[in-house]
Parts: sequence; C-alpha cells; structure tokens
Amino acid sequence: DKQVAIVTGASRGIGKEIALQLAEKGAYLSIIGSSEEIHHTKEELEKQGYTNVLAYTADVSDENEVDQVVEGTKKAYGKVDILVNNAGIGDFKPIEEVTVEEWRRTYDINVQGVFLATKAVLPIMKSQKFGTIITVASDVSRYTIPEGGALYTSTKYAVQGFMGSLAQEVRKDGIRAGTINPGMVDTYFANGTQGDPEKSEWLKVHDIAEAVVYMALAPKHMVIDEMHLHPLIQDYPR
Ligand code: NJP
Repeated sequence: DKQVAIVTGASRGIGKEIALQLAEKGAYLSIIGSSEEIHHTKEELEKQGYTNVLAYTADVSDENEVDQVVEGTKKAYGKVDILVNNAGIGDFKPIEEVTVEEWRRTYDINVQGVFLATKAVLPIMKSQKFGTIITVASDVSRYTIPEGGALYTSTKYAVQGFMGSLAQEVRKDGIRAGTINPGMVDTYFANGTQGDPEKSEWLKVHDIAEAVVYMALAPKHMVIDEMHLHPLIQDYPR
C-alpha cells in the first residue's frame, strides 16, 4: 500500500532530504515551503523519477494555507499516513536584542506551525485509525544554549511538550507521534550555508532524514517517542 506523506520545510536542508528519502521508499508526497524554492525541490524529485509530488508554497503559520495543503493532499491521494513537521527557523542573539516581532515569528513558525499542520491532519488520521506525526524539534530540548539561544530553545521545548502530550492523546486512535531531535546539522539553518567546510564534522541532512524515515515507516505496533542525534564533537551536560 502506498504511503502518503506531507513534509513541511522541504525547499532545502533537512526537509528536502526527508522528501527525497520518503520518495525513494515509494511514498506519495506533498511538500511545503514558504518560498518558490519548493518548486525546485519538486523538479529535482521529478528528474529522479519521483512524479507523485505535490508542491505548495505555503506558510506553516497560516491556518488557511496549511488547511489547503492538507485538503489538496487528501483529494489527490485519498489519505494522509505521515506528517513531518520539519519547517523551522532560528536566530541566535542575546535576549535583550530580540524584538517582539522576531519572538512572535519564531513561535509562529516553530510552534504554531506544528500545531496547525497537526490539527489539520488529525481528522483524516483518526478516520483511518492510523497515522504517524513526526516533528523535527531539537537536541536543545534537553539542554540550554548559554549564548543567544533562549528564544530558539524555548520554542523547541514547547514542541517537545506538545508532541509528548499529543502522543498520549491520539494513541487510542492508532496514531503515533514523536520527535526527532538533531544537534548541529550542516544546512542553511540560522543563515548558514550547506556544505561549508567548517561544518565537516556536523551531522548531514541524510543522517536526520534516515532517522525520520525509520520512525515514519516503523512497524505499526511500534512507537518511537523521540530520537536524539548529535555529532560526536558536540555534547552538552544533560
Ligand atoms: O534549516 P534550513 P534545517 N513555512 O534553513 C522552511 C531543525 N534543527 O533544514 O520557506 C514553510 O536549511 C524553508 O523553506 P522556505 C530546525 O529548527 C536544525 O536545518 O521555502 N516552510 C526550508 O525548507 C528546523 O525545524 C538544526 O525557505 C518554512 C526549511 O524550512 C529543522 O531542523 C539543529 C517556513 C528550513 O531549512 C529543519 O531545519 C536543530 C514557513 N514559514 C534543529 N519557514 C541544524 N541545522 O543545526 C521556513 O537543533 N521554512
């Protein structure tokens, strides 16, 4: 049976690789990014022979746009088996330099975005009596970042709590919910450049995507609550 997956933040970085690896496993995809770049991801997937891909320019913090993606996916493929809440942003600076707008925008994307996509897929997953919801949170949900990390860290603690409680709420409906918690990954995150030689020892996008695929396609009787993955060179007191 084909698996239908929605992946948010698939324009680049981790989400793009998750989309590719799910496509390699035969999944039908809906991919979301806030920029036009999402259509390039679709083109790249098509070039590799993966043609069951719907691409949406949508902001995960916008309820109507998220609802349209989920409705469009259900209409095209008839179901939704997997939701990967991957879209996220981070900006690191001392808290007194963070504006209220930056605070709100980070919460809108990192926290409200997870809430909205989850809320939109739940009725479909409940009617199927099956579904897997995975949120790419962060390894920082276990520790603190001493310099400039208060805003970002707080959003990832929030989604960790959200997903933990959600998992218990939806278990009776046959739905699994869990988090993938990466440490430093070589992507465009926080104004970075993917492939930067200085990040040679960081995790790579395929490391995280493999963990997501493992969780998403795990046997139905098994629940993986959370996975924490970080580079050997990175560790913090836990
Ligand atoms: O970052 P990046 P990652 N609506 O910047 C999309 C977490 N994480 O892959 O909007 C919809 O390369 C954006 O697409 P576009 C992190 O918190 C990372 O590293 O079109 N999509 C792009 O595809 C995040 O949750 C590290 O530009 C939106 C993607 O999000 C996840 O990993 C460490 C959007 C971001 O790609 C993926 O981040 C960690 C919106 N409003 C956690 N805004 C790390 N890299 O070190 C952005 O602990 N996107």
